[in-house]
Amino acid sequence: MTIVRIDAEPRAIEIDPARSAVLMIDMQRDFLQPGGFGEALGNNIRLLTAAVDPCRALLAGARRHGVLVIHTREGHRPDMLDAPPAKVERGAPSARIGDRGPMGRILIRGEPGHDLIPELYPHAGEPVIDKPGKGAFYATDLHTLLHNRGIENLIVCGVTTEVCVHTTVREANDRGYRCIVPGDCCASYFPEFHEVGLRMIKAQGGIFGWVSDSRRILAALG
Ligand code: C5J
Repeated sequence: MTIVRIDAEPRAIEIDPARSAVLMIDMQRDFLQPGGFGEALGNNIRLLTAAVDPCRALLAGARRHGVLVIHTREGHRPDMLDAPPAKVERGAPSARIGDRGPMGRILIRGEPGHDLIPELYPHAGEPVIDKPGKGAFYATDLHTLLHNRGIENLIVCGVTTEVCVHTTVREANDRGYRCIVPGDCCASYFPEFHEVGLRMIKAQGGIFGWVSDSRRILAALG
């Protein structure tokens, strides 16, 4: 067992890479690419693409060190029976879940926009979790999969910081996982939400987890 020490806030954390996983949250074309759902809503997608290179570097390091990598995608069945009306009825009236967008039906499984971006595409054998909610544990088998692999620590990356990353970190924290969030591997359409989202995680002695960055995590992995 090789324990590594990651410099982080509010304090450094020691983890066993064999008991750790990188969770790459919703790096989907519809959120990040020109012409996608996010841009159609008037968001500046460049704020999200800033996280792509740090994520790519972190994934490469994690794979080199045998750290489990898991990807998630937010989306729904084509018949939308798993999409609560209370979720669908919100958002811009012209672009709601299931409507036709520039990359197919918005947040519907199997549509081009639902797919992960090529830069961070899963390697063969890496699990991809399809999640109907914002949190990656809700209505998925993620907890079972992590439990069966003996995973205790999660390095949570992806978009957006204050929505799906935050919800997943809170869910994971309540299930007993230590969550480390590399700030440069997450992003939001709202920079202030990103900043405050990270501060909320590490406040009060690390109420939800630890905040670090790709450089410090890669340095710890060696
Ligand atoms: C995610 C969203 N992935 N912002 N979804 O954060 O609706």
